[in-house]
Amino acid sequence: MNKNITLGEFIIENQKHYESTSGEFSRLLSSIKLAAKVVNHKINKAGLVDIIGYSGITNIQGEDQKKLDIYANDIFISAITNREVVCGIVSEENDDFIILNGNDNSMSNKYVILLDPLDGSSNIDVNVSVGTIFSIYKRVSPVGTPVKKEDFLQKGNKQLAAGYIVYGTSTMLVLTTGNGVNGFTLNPAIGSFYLSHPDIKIPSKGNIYSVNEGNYLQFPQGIKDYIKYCQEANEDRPYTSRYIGSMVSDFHRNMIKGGIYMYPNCDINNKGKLRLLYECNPAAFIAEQAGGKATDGFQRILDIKPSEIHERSPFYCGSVKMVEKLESFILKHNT
Ligand code: AHM
Ligand code: MG
Repeated sequence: MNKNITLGEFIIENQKHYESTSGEFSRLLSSIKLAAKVVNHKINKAGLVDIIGYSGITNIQGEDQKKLDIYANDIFISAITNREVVCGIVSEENDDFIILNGNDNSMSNKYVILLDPLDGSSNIDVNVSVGTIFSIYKRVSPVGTPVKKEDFLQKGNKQLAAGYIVYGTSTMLVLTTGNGVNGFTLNPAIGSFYLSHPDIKIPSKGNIYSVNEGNYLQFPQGIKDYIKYCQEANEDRPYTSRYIGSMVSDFHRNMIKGGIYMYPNCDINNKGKLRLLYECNPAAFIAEQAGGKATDGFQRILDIKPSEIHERSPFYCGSVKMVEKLESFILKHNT
């Protein structure tokens, strides 16, 4: 694969692999690319302009929204809405799904997008990397009618595309359209994403485990035992613990180096913290496309039938051998 190509060129080159040849899907990817660049520009100025800190608003999930949460949400929603490329949007920052039926074009669009516009936003004020993560589906309700809740409540295995942007030491957009995973790095001088990580594969085994160990005492016993296994000195262990607290960034590191990311259910979050539709599902699709694995401890993330747009799920994801080992510990306590 030619590494000098831009994301825009890659989208055009690969258009023939996308389900639709109308260009709608390509325009949707292109609107995400534009929003990512605008958000990146703003994040890079955090500290210089008044965008750090809380907005004073709480979202439906009881979380205090940061100013940049709201900014990133507005940018992604307007970039996607202005290009009239989807019929509906779910965002972590909006209570309900957004119906785009302002004109006939939106209702005749085939796709829906679900996203967390700024993941790990508690890291913004301290200059630590954050991300965006998204998932794209074909609607199940008839084209030409207003989008419905069931268009969003599809199993993850129906995703057409998923991706994330990590705003880190460099800004990267990582994308799958169900045909492998490719990573593009933003050249800020030119303002274009270039293919820098073609055909990403997660190493089948790594030596990094990522979990918020502050919650350790509340974890299910199988997870506690697995963490102790990671810490034991034996063969290639102890593993290294790395936790940024921004799932996109932790997941990205593990994609490149090999590792496991865990957000278990615990006493305070009995279904875990991460949202199934726009955090777990896209990460799971990308992980599987890169040769990795994702589970809620009992079943494949992509096979879970969602019932609510903001529902949460325990999430274990990364190198296939590490996830399988974790599953064996969970099974011991549930037979
Ligand atoms: P957010 O989407 O509101 O930023 O919350 C999700 C984030 C994940 O990125 C991260 O892995 C997790 O919350 C960190 O939570 P905790 O502080 O409980 O470890
Ligand atoms: Mg998030």
